[in-house]
Amino acid sequence: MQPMSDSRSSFTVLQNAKLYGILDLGYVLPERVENMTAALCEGGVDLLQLRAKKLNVAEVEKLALRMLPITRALGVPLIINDHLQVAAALGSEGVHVGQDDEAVARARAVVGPDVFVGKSTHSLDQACAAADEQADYIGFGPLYATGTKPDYMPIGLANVAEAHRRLSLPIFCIGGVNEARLPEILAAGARRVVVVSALLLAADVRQHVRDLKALLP
Ligand code: 3NM
Repeated sequence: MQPMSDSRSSFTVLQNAKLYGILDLGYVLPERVENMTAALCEGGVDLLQLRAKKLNVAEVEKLALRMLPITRALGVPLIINDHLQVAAALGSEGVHVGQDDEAVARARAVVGPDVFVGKSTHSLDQACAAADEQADYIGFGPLYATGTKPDYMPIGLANVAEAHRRLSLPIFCIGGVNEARLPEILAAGARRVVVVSALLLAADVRQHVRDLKALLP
C-alpha cells in the first residue's frame, strides 16, 4: 500500500492537528468500520486512531488494513493503539501507547523513526515525563469522567493551561470532550482535542465532525 506522500508529511499533519478522532470498537461494529472511517475522515478529523481493547492482534491488523486505504486516500494519519507490531507491519503513520515506563522508547525501537509515537498522560507530571521521553504528542486527561475509559479519575481543567505553558509538543485534551463542553475546555487553554463517543454516537457523524471543527480555532 502507498504510504502518505512522504514519511515526514504525517508529522506535519500532526503538528497542525486540532481534532483527533478515535474509532473505538467499543462503539462501532466491525462491519461498520469502513463506513465510520470514511465518515470521520470526510467530516474532517485531522488524525484517526484505531482502538480495539478487546480484539486480538490479528483482528486489529485486519481492521487496520481495511481502514488504511480510506485514511490514506483522505490524507489522515492512522494511529494504532497499543499494537506496535501492527503499526510496524502495516507502516501506519502513528502508534499510541499507555502509561508504562519507557513506553515511548520501546515503541520507537519497534516502529522506527518515521512513525510518530503518542502517549497517554493523566497528570501534569506524567505530561512532563512523556515530553522528556520524546513522545511526539500526548493525550492529556481524562478531563471529565467518561464511559469510554471508566476506571480513570477525571483530572479536570486546572492543569490544562500549565501543561501548555511548560511543554511545546502537541497536547490533545481527552476524556468527555463534547460540543457543549468545548467552550470551557478551550477557555481553560486547550488547543487540540480528542473526541470519541460524542462523534461515534452522533446521528450524523460527518456533520458532527464539521461542527466540532468549526468550534476549534
Ligand atoms: N483515553 P470519550 S480518556 C481513550 O485520559 C481515552 O487517557 C483517555 O473517550 C485518557 O471522548 C479516553 O468518549 C476516552 O470520553 C475518551
